This record gives sequence, structure tokens and C-alpha cells, in this order.
Amino acid sequence: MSLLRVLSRNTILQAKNFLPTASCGVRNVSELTNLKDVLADKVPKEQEDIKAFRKNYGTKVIGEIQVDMLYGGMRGMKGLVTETSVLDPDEGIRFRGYSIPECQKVLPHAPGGEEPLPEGLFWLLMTGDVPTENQVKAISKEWADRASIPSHVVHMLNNFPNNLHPMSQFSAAICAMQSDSKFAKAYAEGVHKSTYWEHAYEDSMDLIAKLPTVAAIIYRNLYRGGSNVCPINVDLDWSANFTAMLGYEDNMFTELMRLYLTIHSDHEGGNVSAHTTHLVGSALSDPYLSFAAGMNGLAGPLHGLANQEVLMWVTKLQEQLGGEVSNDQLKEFIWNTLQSGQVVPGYGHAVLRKTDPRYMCQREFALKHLPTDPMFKLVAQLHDVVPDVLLEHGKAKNPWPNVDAHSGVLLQHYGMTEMSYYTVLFGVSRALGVLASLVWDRALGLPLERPKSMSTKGLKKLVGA
Ligand code: CMX
Repeated sequence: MSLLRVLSRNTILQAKNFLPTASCGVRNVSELTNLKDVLADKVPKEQEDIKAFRKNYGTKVIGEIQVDMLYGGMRGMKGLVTETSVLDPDEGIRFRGYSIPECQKVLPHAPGGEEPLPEGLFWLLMTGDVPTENQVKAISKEWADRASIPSHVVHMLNNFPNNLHPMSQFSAAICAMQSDSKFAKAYAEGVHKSTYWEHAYEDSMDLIAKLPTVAAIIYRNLYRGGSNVCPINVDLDWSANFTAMLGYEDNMFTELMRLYLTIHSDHEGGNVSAHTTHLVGSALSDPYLSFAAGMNGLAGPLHGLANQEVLMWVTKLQEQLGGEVSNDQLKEFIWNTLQSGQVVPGYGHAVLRKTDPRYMCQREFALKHLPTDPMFKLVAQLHDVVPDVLLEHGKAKNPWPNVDAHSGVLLQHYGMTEMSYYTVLFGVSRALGVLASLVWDRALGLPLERPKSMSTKGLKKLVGA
């Protein structure tokens, strides 16, 4: 009998967190290094907990819906359950209750490194527990083992024209890898719905493992003359393999990538990429199709593409104004942007009302490792000037910088100057959060998502207008 089956059966019988093993009687869950086994222990408990909660509180009213919310992008409307992270407007994101500085402290690092390994963040998102070093090592190893991509995907990527945006290539490749979907295969074979999460888990692990290779092929095809990516090294962590495949040798770039891939992973459930992945998954589209849909949303300039937009905007600013610029010159440039009916990229947020902690930790990285970089200095100067202009402009509810205001400047410092590629990095990271959520969506049996829409005529009638 497989360990998974033993675990599933024994979760009902055993005291919390202790499980029998074949050899030594009882074993603590924290000693397990196979994530799927740990989930198999947690899933039935969560299912029971939510069942009891809904039985007792299922009809409790938790908010009201105003007409403006229907026209205003559903801001503030509580309408989704997402377990992996929660976004506080003032404090920013917490991953399973842990802030970014806390994650930087408690999650395992690479030997000699200071930034968290994204593998650890993934374990945390999936389980709610801070992983041990061995658990993180097991994820690195498993992703390295699962990293190879089908040859038809390589062929397809190698034949895309250079003018196809990297995000379109990324999304198309994810869809094309769907030929290997274990979820779709299991569904077609008629498996019981109580096992859906296990197949969603397999696809999610495969997909996350393969994304760096796909992303690296896109990068090398577009910007490095189509040179081959190096093979995966099973002794390296996920980020180190990624930077090696991209062709970067600087260890600090790899450290940056570990931080980058950790902090871009998840931002609760209502943002476009997370919500889209969840929505498409609710139709039981497999994780490849669901995640590709989420990536198409991330590619929008008001969402993930803003990291590309920021660096293009800052580069234009430098071209127009030169190296050293005064605050007054910056103000004028920002006003020109606003008066020509464009947004200031990297500023504002649908939920946040303070500076994004994802911006702050990137700023701290810059202060530590590249304090004299001219572009960093400009980004810091913009932080002093943009909020006041946006406040004077009087429209944006949040004048403070978001994650995208800072990421590009760090990447260009280490030589990654290809701005139109930046959102692909965001996408590789976002997989960690939205796929962890997708596994839980299937584990909790969340149904097809289908909110009620109304016509303006119907709404007017409803409110007696
Ligand atoms: N520059 C100019 N105007 C802005 C603005 C900005 N940075 N942020 C908001 N506004 C405007 C909005 O366009 C809106 O104008 P209209 O009333 O004319 O439509 C008004 O202020 C009110 O918007 P809001 O309620 O403050 O913000 P929203 O929730 O509607 O939008 C966001 C949020 C992020 C789309 C918006 O702040 C924006 O466009 N920012 C710039 C793009 C950006 O950085 N996006 C990345 C967000 C993070 C991410 O997902 O990666």
C-alpha cells in the first residue's frame, strides 16, 4: 500500500500531526519531506473544518453589495475564498499569516545566501507550515526531476517570430504543455472527484518545475541569438537553475531572483491572475489551461505588465531629461504623463493604501547591494515626488508605489535590460501562489464559479430608480 494511502486512512485514526510509519511506529508530519504526503494528511482535516463551519455559519451575512461595486470592478466585495495569502490595505501581503520580512527570516535560505528560497514559500503556501531545510531540499530536487519539457513545445518556441511578445510565447507554451496533463487524463478516465486535488497537485508540480526552462528558452531565443539553455542541475535550487539557464553567472543575481520569485508569488485571490486561474479551474479545466489563462491576465499593463511599463517610462524620462534631474523636472514629466491621459506605471493599487512591502524589500535589497546605481537613485527620487503629484491630481486612491515600481531597476543592474521580458519572471513566480490555491480549490471541492450578472435596466428596477 502506498504511503499516501496509509496517510489518508490514518489521518482519521491518529492524533494530530503524528502518523504511523512502516519501520518505527509513529512519525511527526514535520519529518515528512514529500509535500503530497503532508497534504494528504491536511486535506481531510480542512474539509471537515470547513464543513462544520458552513453548517454552523453558512447563512451568516458578511457584507452588503452596493450598485457602485457592480460598475467599479467589484472593489471591496467579499466573494472568494483563498487560503494561501491575505492582503491588508495598510500592511500589505501576508503569506499564510507571515509578512515578507518574517518570511525572509523564517524560510530556509540557500547555503551562504540571505534571501528565502521560493521552494520554502511554496511549501508554506501549500501547507500553512514553515518548512524545514530538508523539506525545501526535497522540493528543489523534485522540481529538478520534473523539469524536462515536451519536444513539441521546444519546437514551437523555436519557431515563434521575434515580434511575438514574451508573455504570449509563455502563455502559448503553457497551453501546449497541456498534452502532458495528468488531471485531464485522470478526468477522462473517470476518476472519483475526491481525488481531483491529487491530479491537480501533480500537474502543478510539473508545471512549476518546467516554467523556468520554458522562460529561459524564450529569453535565449529573443535576446541571446537562440543559444541553447544549459541542462538542469539536480543539485541546484529552482532559482539557481533558472538563472543558469538564462545565462547569468553572478550569484547576487541568483539571490535577487530568489527574493523576486518569492515576493511575486501570491497576492490573495481577487487580483486578475489569481482570480482568472481560479475561475477557469472551477470549470475543471486542468492546471495548464487555468494557469495559462491567468498569465494572459498578468500580461495586462494595469497588472503584471506594469513592471515592463515602469522601466520603459523611466528610460523615456532619462532620454528626455538626461542623467541628473531635479524634483521640479520630475514633477513636470509626471504631470505630462497624467495630462496625456496615461497612468504613472508602478504607482497605485486596487487594494493597498500604503507603500507596497514588496517595493520596500526590493528597496532594501538595492540599498544593500547597489546603493550607487543611477537608475536606483532615480527610482528612489521618484518615490519622493510621484505621491504628491498623484495626490494633487486627486484621482488615485493610493498614491504610493507598488511592487512593479522597483523590480525592473534591480534586474537591469545585473544586466537584464530586456524590459519586455520582465513580466515572464513575474509569471514564473505567480505560479507558486495560484497553483497552490488551485490544488486547494480541488481539495475543498469548490464548485463552478458563476456569479449573477445584471443589466442596468434590471438594476434600476431592483433599486427602484
Ligand atoms: N496614475 C494615474 N492615474 C491613476 C493611477 C496612476 N498610477 N492609479 C490610479 N489612477 C486613476 C485611475 O486610473 C482612476 O481614474 P479614472 O477614475 O479616470 O478611471 C482613478 O485614479 C481611481 O483609481 P483607483 O481606484 O485609485 O485605482 P484602481 O483600483 O481603479 O486601479 C491600478 C488600480 C493598479 C490599476 C491603478 O492604480 C493603476 O493603473 N496603476 C498604474 C499601473 C500599475 O502600476 N499597475 C500594477 C499594479 C500591481 C500589479 O498588479 O502588478
